Amino acid sequence: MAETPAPTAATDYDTRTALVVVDVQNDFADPDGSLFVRGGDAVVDLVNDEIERARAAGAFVVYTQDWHPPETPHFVTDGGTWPVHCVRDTWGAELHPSLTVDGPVVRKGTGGEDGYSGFSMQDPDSGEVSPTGLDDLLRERDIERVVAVGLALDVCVKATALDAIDLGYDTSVVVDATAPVDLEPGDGERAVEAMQTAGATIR
Ligand code: VGL
Repeated sequence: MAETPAPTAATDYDTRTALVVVDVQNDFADPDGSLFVRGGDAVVDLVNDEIERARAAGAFVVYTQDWHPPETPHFVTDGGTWPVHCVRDTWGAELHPSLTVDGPVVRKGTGGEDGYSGFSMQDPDSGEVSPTGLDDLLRERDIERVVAVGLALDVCVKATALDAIDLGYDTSVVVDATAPVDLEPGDGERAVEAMQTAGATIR
């Protein structure tokens, strides 16, 4: 039987790898944000380190941004799950000011959809799934591997990683550069298990 190589501490980047920086936005990463993820502020520096490593190796860096209309069934105020967050053109929707932005930004949830994954959005009424354009950006660059970091581990990072696996990318998640919402205690750990079971490498 072939031996499984020991995981390396740092993620290996190259020109066929994309670092997908998920939703590092004020509403998630700033303690004053409306859906602040505990530890989200501490994650920004670790994400920046990852961006630096990726850029140094010539990897593609791309960002996702939750970008909702003021009213959407995604929000608790309109019958959904979440407090109002990342409303387009507001402070909460802006990328965190300390984040190194060095690549394109893909917006999701723009038409009132649930936009958990960076790759796809789902109409909350019809269930219809539509692409965000991220997959096209990666295909144009012949990307084969995806590394996911950002917020939140158990919501948008998880959805992004699972979609990346489904789309055929060799997918890994740098867990230290993420933080969970933990709507239910243990959601973060369960997300890691789910991503691992689906085939993601957890760093
Ligand atoms: C997210 C909850 C609701 C996230 C987005 O970016 O993880 N979480 N919408």
